[in-house]
Amino acid sequence: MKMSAIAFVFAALMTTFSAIAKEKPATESNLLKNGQFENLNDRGGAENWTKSQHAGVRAYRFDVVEDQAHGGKRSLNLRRLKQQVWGMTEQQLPVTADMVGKTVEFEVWVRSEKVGKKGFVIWLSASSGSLLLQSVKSDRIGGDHDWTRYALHLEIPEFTTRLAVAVTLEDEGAIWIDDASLRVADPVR
Ligand SMILES: [Ca+2]
Repeated sequence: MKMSAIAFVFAALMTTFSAIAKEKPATESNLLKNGQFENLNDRGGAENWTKSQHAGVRAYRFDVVEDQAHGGKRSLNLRRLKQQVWGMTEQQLPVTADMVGKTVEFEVWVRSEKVGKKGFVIWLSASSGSLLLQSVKSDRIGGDHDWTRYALHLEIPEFTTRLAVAVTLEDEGAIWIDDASLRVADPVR
């Protein structure tokens, strides 16, 4: 009698757990690759993330580091070495027609050190080929901040073929980027 009662409770618990697991498909729903910055490309940089800067002398360093991480062992460190307008890390991803009209959330954790007033900026944009359709960005965030979560939302416009997420550093200082994800969010009510 006692055993069967325990078995019943156990079975009920298992049902609850599997229901929770179904609701949250966890990491598979992240549309970004290597959002944790744990994987390195053959040049030692962050796999799947591009780096670029405003035209001119090379003024930024982009390093996958192990002395700072929000999750796992590594994060991407973006540091300005000389005066320059912006340096950027970005990831682009293709969008299929069934994604149109859905709202996506770009979440990223950033830590900053001695960043000037023009700050760093977080971007989420939708394009059709090379034509920019829509773009949302954060405020300019300067100063020193421990790991902080930032999130942007965008409803994918008609004709979108490509989404891009990016973080730019637009003043002096250094930032660390980790745990980036792009997910289809529940409709904003
Ligand atoms: Ca990490």
